[in-house]
Amino acid sequence: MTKISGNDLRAELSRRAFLSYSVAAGALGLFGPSLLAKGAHAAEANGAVMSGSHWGIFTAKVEEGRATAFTPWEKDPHPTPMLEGVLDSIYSPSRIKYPMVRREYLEKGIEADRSTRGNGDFVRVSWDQALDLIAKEIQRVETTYGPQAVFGGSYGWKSPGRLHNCTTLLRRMLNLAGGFVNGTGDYSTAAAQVIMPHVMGTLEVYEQQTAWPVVAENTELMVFWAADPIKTNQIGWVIPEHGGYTGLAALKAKGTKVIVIDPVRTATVDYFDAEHIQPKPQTDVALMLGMAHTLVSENLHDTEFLDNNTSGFDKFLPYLTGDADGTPKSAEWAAEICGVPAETIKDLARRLTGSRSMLAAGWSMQRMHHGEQAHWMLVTLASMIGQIGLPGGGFGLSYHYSNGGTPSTDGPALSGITDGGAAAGGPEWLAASGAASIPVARVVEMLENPGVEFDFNGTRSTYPDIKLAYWVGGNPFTHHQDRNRMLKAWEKLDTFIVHDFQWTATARHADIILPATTSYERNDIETIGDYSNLGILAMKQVVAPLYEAKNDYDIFEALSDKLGKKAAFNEGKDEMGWIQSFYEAAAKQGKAKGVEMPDFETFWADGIVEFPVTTGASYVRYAEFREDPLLNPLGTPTGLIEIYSKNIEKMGYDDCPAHPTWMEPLERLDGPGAKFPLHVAASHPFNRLHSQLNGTVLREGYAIVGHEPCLMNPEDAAARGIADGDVVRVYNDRGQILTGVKVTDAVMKGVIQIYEGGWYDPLDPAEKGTLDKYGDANVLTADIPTSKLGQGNCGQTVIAEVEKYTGPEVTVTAFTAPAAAE
Ligand code: PGD
Ligand code: PGD
Ligand code: 6MO
Repeated sequence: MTKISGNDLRAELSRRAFLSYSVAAGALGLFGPSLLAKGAHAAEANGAVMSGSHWGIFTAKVEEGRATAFTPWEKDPHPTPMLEGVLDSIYSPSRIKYPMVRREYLEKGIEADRSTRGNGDFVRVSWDQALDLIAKEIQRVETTYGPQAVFGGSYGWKSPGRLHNCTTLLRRMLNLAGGFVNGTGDYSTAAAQVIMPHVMGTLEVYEQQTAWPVVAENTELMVFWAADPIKTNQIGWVIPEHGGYTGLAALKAKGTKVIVIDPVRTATVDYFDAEHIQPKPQTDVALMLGMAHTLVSENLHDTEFLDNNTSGFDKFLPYLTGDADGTPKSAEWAAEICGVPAETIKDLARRLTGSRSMLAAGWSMQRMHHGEQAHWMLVTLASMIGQIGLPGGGFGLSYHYSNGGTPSTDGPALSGITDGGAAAGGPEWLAASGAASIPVARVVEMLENPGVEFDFNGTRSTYPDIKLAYWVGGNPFTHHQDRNRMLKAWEKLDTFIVHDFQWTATARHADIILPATTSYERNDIETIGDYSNLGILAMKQVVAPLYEAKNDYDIFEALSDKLGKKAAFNEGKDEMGWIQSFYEAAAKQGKAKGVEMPDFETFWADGIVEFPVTTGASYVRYAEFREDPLLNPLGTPTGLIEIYSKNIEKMGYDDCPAHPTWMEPLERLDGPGAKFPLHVAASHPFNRLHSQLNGTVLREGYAIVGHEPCLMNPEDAAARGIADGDVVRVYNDRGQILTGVKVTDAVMKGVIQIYEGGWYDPLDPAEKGTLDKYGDANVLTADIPTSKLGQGNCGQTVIAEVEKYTGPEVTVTAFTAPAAAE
C-alpha cells in the first residue's frame, strides 16, 4: 500500500547506491584484523562506551551512570563541535520526562477545544493510561473512518539506528492496526527527486558522486553552486565518517580554483578563499540561462556531447535564443534578473568550458517556487559544457550532503526493521477514498482540503479526510512552512499524538505526548557513511533511560499488544535479537561479495567493523554512459539526458513546462510587485541539525540577546537605524518573529539570513499571527508547492521587512518544559 516515504527513500537509496555501484570486490576479500578498530563494552556505571549519531562516532565517558563527555572517534577527519550539544541533549532542560495529556483532551476527548493546543496546560498520566487512550483512539478512527483517516506520514530526522527507527516503527504498528496515509518524498529534495528521473533516469540527489580522489586529481574548476559543504557535511543520515572533509582538504591542498555561487559568504567561501559570486536569491535559473546563451552565442557548447548523449536540445534552443518567445536569454537579460554583471556571467561560461569543471550544486535552489527548473537547467548547462562522465567533470548533486563522493567500500548493505508492508492498500483501499500517500510537504493543504483532487508527477489523487495524526522523529512545527496557516489547519485533527525526547513546538501542540529515549539510552546498529558504507557501528547504550522515557520500539510493541498484534510486531525478537539478525544478514551478504566479517559476538565486543575500499576510489559517475550511450542507456524514455521531456509535456502543467524555463516565483527580492524589500535566506543551521540541539548549551554560543540570529547587511541595517545586537521584528503578511541582529557584509544587500529550525515560541498561543518570541523562520515562509510536478516545499520562497523591536520585553519560554511537566 504505502508508497515509499522520504525517510525510507533516503535509506533505501543509500543502500541501493552500494548495491548498484559496481564493485569488483572479488579477489580483494582481504579483511585483516587491522581493519577492526577497538570498541567499548556495554553501558555500565563508570567507563567508556563507543556509539554514534547523526554527528559522527564518539566515545562517551560515563561517570556514576551519567555521560560526562563525548570524544570523537580518533579516525574522524573532521569531528563536529556540535558533539557537545549532542551530549547535552540527554540532560537539557527541554527533556520530556513523563507521558502527558492535554488537560482539555483528557477531560473532553475529541470534543476538546482545538484552538487551545499549544497553551502548555498538560496533565501527567501513567504509561498505561496514555497507551490505553492511544490504542482506543486508533481503533476508533480505523473502525469509524478507515485507514484513510490516519496520517502516519510522520516526516523527519529521527535518529540513526536500524532497529529504533521510530518513523518505520510507527508505520509498522499502524499497518498492524489497519493502515494509514503515508507521505511521499521529503523536504530536502522533493523537486529534484521528481524531476531528475525524467531528466537523468535516476534520483541523483542520494547517489554516489564521482569520488573525491578523482575530483582532487582532475578537476580544475570546482563550482559550489548554492552549496556549503563545510557546513552541511557535518551531519549524515546514517553515522557520518566525515570523508567529505578529506576530499575538500585534498582540493584545497592541490590549489584547485574554487568558485562559490551564493548570496551569502559561507564557511566554504572562507575555507577555500574562493571566488564569490552573489546572485539575488531565487534567480539561479536566469543566471544559468545567461551562461547557456553565452555558450551558444560564442559557439562554445559541445555539440558532439549534445548530439550523442542528450535529447531535445533542439526544442530548448529556440527558447534560449528567444526565437520562441521574442526574449533572448542573454547574459544581459540574466543580469537584470539576478544582479550579477553580464560580463561576469559570460566570463564564467567561458571558464567552465575552458577547463575541467565540476558543478557541485546544493539543494536550497530547488526548495523554492519552480524549484524543479534549477537542477534541470544545471544539468542542461553541464550537458552544453559537455564534460559529464569525464573524470572530475560534469555535475554533482550530493557533494555537500552526508559526505557524498567519499569512496565507497566493497562492504555489504545493512538491513533494518521494516514497516511490515501492505496490511491495507490496493484498489479497495483507494476506492474507500483517500490517497495512499500524499506528497509529504502538502500536509497542510491535505488538512484544509479533504476530498479535493491534487496533481503529483503525472498522477491525480484525492486528499483524504484525516482525523488522527501521529508524529514521531520529526518536528513539523519547525520544518513546515507558514506556521500560522498550519496552526489553523491543525484544528481539523480530532487527535494529535507525538513521541519525542524534548519539548519541541510539535510536542507542545500534541494532545498526547510520550517521552522517548535518545539513541544514547538504548542499543542499536547502524551503517557508517551514507555513500562510503565505511563499516558498521554497534550503537551501544551509553546510559540508562532518563525519567520515564521509553524506547519507541517498546512503546509501539506495547500499543501493538493492546491491539492484539504483539507477536506480529516483534516477530519473537527482543532488542539484541533484532540487532544480531541485521548484522548476520549483512555478514552473509558480505561473504558472497568476498568480504569476511567477524561473528556477531566479536563485532559487538569490538564495537565496529570497517570494510575495504578497492574500485570505489576511482569511481567516475556516468563514465560508461558517456562512452557508449546505446550500450549503457540512462533510465529515461530516450535513454539519453532529456533536455526536453515528452512525459512532462504530456502532463501539461502550467507551472512545469517541458524544458528548463525561467519562471517568476511567487515572490522574490526586487521581483515584480515585491511587497517587502528583503529576502530571508532560511538556510540550514551551522550549529544544529534543523531544530535538533536548539534546546542545548550550543545555543549560548550563537543566540543574540537570547534570540535566533538574523544576519543583515550594514547598508540595510543603517537604512533602518538598526545596530549589531539589536532585537528586531521580522515580518510579512504571514507572520512576525523576533530575532537578534548581527550586522555583517557576509550577506549581500537585500538579503537577511535566519536559519531554519529555531523553536517556535508563540507569545499568545491562542492568537493566530501572534509574535514568535525566539525566531522560527517558517513563520514567514510561503506554504506553496514547487509545482504540480514535484509538490515540494518552498522554504526559500520568502520576502519580509525588518524593524527595530520597541514592544514590551518578552521572555523566551521555548526551551524549558511546560510548568506541569517538570
Ligand atoms: P528535526 O529538527 O531534525 O527536523 O525537519 P525535521 O522534522 O527532520 O526534527 C527531528 C525531531 O525528531 C526532533 O524533534 C528530535 O528530537 C526527534 N527525534 C530524534 N530522534 C528521535 C527518536 O529516536 N524518537 C523520537 N520519538 N523522536 C526523535 C527537517 C526538514 O526541515 C528538512 S530535512 C528540510 S531539508 C527542510 N529544510 C528547510 C529549509 O531549508 N528552509 C525552511 N524554511 N524550512 C525547511 N524545513 C525542512
Ligand atoms: P542550505 O543551507 O539550505 O543547504 O543542504 P542545502 O544545500 O539545501 O543551502 C545551501 C546554501 O545555499 C546556503 O549557503 C545558502 O546561502 C545558499 N542559497 C540559498 N538560497 C540560494 C539561492 O537562491 N541561490 C544560490 N545560489 N544560493 C542560495 C541541506 C542538507 O544539509 C539537508 S536537506 C539536510 S536535511 C541536512 N541539514 C543540515 C543542518 O540542518 N545543519 C547542518 N549543519 N548540516 C546539515 N546538512 C544537511
Ligand atoms: Mo533535508
